[in-house]
Amino acid sequence: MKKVAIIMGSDSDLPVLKPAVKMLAELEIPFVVRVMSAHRTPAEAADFARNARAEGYGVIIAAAGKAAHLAGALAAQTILPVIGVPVKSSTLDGLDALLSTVQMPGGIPVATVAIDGAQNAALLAAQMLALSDGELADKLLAHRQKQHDSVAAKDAKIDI
Ligand code: RP5
Repeated sequence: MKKVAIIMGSDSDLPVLKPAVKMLAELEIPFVVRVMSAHRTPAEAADFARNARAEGYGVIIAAAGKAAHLAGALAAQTILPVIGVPVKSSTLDGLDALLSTVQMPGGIPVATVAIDGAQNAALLAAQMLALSDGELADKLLAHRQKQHDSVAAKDAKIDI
């Protein structure tokens, strides 16, 4: 199975990425977690993205806060799908990171999820990999069913 790379701009982003780590582990998708910065370690970030496809990665999740250029900088170096997670780590509550991540120029797409939306980033990565992996598709369908059943159970129990 193709691997997923979770790249974050700083180790201070890790708490926000935990739901993505948990989801990928639950779906038994191989992944790595790395700290690489578009601004502080630009050469390492570019090298990683350039080599990622050859090294067996299928999707890159890139999380950063403030002037969040990481997802775009990685996307510029690869044709792998890059999912951007804007991180709420500034006085602007993540709106700065959201706009920096989502407003890519034409030609270099980044699939941006919500501010701190790490769980959806992992699910979206899994859905991409599931296009060519029936077993993973079945796990995603089971996850949806579980989610459905949990909400339906709450609906049945509501008491006002
Ligand atoms: C961004 O700046 C990082 O992604 C992080 O969200 C934020 C703060 O980084 P640190 O100063 O905590 O390393 O580049």
